[in-house]
Amino acid sequence: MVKLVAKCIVAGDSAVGKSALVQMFCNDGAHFQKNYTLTTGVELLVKAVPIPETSDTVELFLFDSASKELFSEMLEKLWEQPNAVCIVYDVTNEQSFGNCEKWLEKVRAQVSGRQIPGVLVGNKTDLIERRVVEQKQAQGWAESNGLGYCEISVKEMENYEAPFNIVANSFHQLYKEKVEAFHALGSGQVVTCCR
Ligand SMILES: Nc1nc2c(ncn2[C@@H]2O[C@H](COP(=O)(O)OP(=O)(O)O)[C@@H](O)[C@H]2O)c(=O)[nH]1
Ligand SMILES: [Mg+2]
Repeated sequence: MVKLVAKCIVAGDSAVGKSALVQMFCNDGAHFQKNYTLTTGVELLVKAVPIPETSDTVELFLFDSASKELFSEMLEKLWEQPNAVCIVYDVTNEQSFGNCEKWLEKVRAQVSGRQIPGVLVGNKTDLIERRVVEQKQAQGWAESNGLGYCEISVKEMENYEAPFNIVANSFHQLYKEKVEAFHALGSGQVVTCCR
């Protein structure tokens, strides 16, 4: 049994539903905030995600921040050394999808351009008639950037657990690969030498 801890940044334009998603996920669907309240700073929510077919868990430290604070020094600091990312856009807002590139760049800058496990999330699928971003387009972008993809409606409580399950599973997968690589090193010819 392994217990992993991962710092996961929740990024995306303002009003796409980041706080609603994080709150609902962490409160097991307990509430959906109907009124719009702009997050003033950064909220940290923690939740352990069990990994299927193992007895392992990944404890996610979710950093939910208000986008308007993005360029503040404080936020830069809070975003340091992330282990995973969740980028949210609104399927009824083309610009919020277009900006995902910028959000991903910001996150990657924190890990010196390395790949980071993560997911792209299209929210507000309940607003069927107002939808402007096609699934194919968004999924294609996510895949070409090494991200998982899912569509959700926090309002309808649809699929709201999927984003963080995807994040936890890819983080766990990465951990397993690292352990295997480490073992491969140990069984090879690598000898550590101490005087
Ligand atoms: N129709 C609809 N509205 C949503 C959904 N998720 C969030 N909202 C609304 O979108 C607005 C912004 O949500 P919020 O979580 O504050 O967005 P944030 O700025 O990204 O944290 C709020 O009025 C929410 O009630 C959804 O799935 N469907
Ligand atoms: Mg918010």
